[in-house]
Amino acid sequence: MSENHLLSKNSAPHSDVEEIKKRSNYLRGSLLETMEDRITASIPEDDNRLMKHHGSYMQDDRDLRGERQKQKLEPAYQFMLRVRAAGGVVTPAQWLMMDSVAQKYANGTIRLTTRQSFQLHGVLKWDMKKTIREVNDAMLSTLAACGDVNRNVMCNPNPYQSDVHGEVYELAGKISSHLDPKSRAYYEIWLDEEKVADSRDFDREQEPIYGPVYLPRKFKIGIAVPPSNDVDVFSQDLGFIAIVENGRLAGFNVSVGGGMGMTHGDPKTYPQVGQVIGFITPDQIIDVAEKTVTIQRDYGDRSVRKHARFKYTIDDRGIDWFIGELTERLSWKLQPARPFHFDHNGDRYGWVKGSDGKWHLTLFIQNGRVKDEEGYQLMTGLREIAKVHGGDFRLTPNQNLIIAGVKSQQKKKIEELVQKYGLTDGAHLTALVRNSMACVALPTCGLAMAESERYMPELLNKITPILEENGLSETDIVIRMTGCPNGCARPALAEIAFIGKAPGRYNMYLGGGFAGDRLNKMYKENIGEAEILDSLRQLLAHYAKERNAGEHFGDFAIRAGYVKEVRSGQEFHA
Ligand code: SRM
Ligand code: SF4
Repeated sequence: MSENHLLSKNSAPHSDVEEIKKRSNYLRGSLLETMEDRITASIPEDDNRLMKHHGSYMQDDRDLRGERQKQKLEPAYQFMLRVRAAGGVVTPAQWLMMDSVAQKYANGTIRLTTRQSFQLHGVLKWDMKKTIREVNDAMLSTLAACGDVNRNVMCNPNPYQSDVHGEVYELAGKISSHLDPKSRAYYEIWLDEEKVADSRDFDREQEPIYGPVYLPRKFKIGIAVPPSNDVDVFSQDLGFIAIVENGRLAGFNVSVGGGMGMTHGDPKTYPQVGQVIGFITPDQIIDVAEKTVTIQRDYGDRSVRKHARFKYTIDDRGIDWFIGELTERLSWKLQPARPFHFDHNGDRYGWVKGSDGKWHLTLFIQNGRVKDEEGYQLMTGLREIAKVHGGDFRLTPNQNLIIAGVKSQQKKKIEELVQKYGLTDGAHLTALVRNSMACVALPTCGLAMAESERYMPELLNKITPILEENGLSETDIVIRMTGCPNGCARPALAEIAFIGKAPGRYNMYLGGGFAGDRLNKMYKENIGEAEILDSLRQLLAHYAKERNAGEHFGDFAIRAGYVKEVRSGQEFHA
């Protein structure tokens, strides 16, 4: 590997994280020793940075911070563990394993994420190795679920066109394995694989794609199958849009440079939508993914992490520069992009029959949190379904769950279990609730400035009467909330969004495209619940009265002059 590949082509001094990765000997650091240290429940910051590449972050329970400080105790350290599965497809046995480790080692709940992965919260350092081992025994992995590498590859879990889904899903898995880190560190630390004396001497230790400092920042890939844009393809660093011609997968349009994160008050940071640069055939997809990742590896900013995402590499150098660089590395040219049309980015709930004759049930899981509550035994119900289910489970990009591939003769049994445990496809809820997402935020997320997952349901309950008064209960409107501007629930693409500013305070955004194809814009800054509800009362009444036939709320908000249309992230703060 050339030196160029080891370091960014930017000459500014590298950030501390770059130095940590460089010193880590391909993601080892002192993790092996640190995890065995019984004196503290925490790990040092250097190892925590590396730990992310193994799928985990150290956190502390923020609800307990104040009390523990008073008692002069160290924070209640615990770990979040992310388990990834390309395209979000897992077997019933894997579901049962997740259920079991959640009970044994975590806080007794499972969190389905916005990238079709699982998260466990509250895992203690002492239990981490056992947990990761059980995950791997079930043929799932936490490797590269976080960190400066390619993350879980998303793919439309569409049960309608089973053939196309099958092909697209297979490609998602291939891209994922191709871009997995190749270092054996993960297997040595967690699975007791024999340690290589000095890994640098061994060819098998090389990271042919990443090199020893990996990427400047996380990298995300998603594949959409129109008309569904459930993966929010334009939010991905690299997105593929399936082009289906005569019922067959012809190939993919390629979209580059999307991303959601920003920092309040720093206009140099902004969410961005990807740009479509051309068309490729299915056999070219791995090559395009690999070469795109290597361009970001070589040109991404390694000095300022806030500016290190691929969207900034492209915006700083221009899309033509990127296309030129990609063409050179591929030694062939992309074809012109083909026509496509998205009509939504949400999930479609309830039972549908696939082209293979099997049945698929999409359940509404509010904000992805799987747990038991009085009258709503979601966790138990899914466990009982997993015990008898012969198909698979599919985690959707909107934090919901599909019980997929149910044979006709099994459908009744699944329906009985759904009834018995009070599981729901959301039919009794408003369309706004069915189109809602909120990120995790408090109490586990160290970056949260405001509540999100715990508050969104309460806020939605207060919005429901406003919808009813205006006859909008069955109108699909995409609403999202995050506890900070990092954008984990992709709020910048929602028709209505709330981004946390401080406890109980949010910035309110309007005007995102219903199909996830346009960014929204700030409407009000730093408002609390009363002002949120007042604003919505006025906006929704106006929309109900004056919308055009079929006009979505996001489009209306722009036409009625509440916010300006945002065509590119660079206009987001303008
Ligand atoms: Fe995220 C960081 C949760 C999807 C952008 N995200 C975090 C951390 C790990 C907080 C931290 O760094 O300490 C959060 C853990 C909270 C907790 O307690 O569990 C966290 N992100 C999540 C999840 C669980 C949200 C959810 O409600 O489902 C999602 C897990 C996805 C997965 O399974 O891999 C999640 N995060 C996203 C997405 C959406 C997506 O990928 O489609 C985004 C926006 C898209 C993007 O990346 O541009 C996103 N997360 C971020 C960022 C901002 C990155 C940036 O460009 O600036 C951070 C902060 C960071 O990286 O420094 C972050
Ligand atoms: Fe945490 Fe912010 Fe992501 Fe929400 S958006 S999970 S608060 S980092």
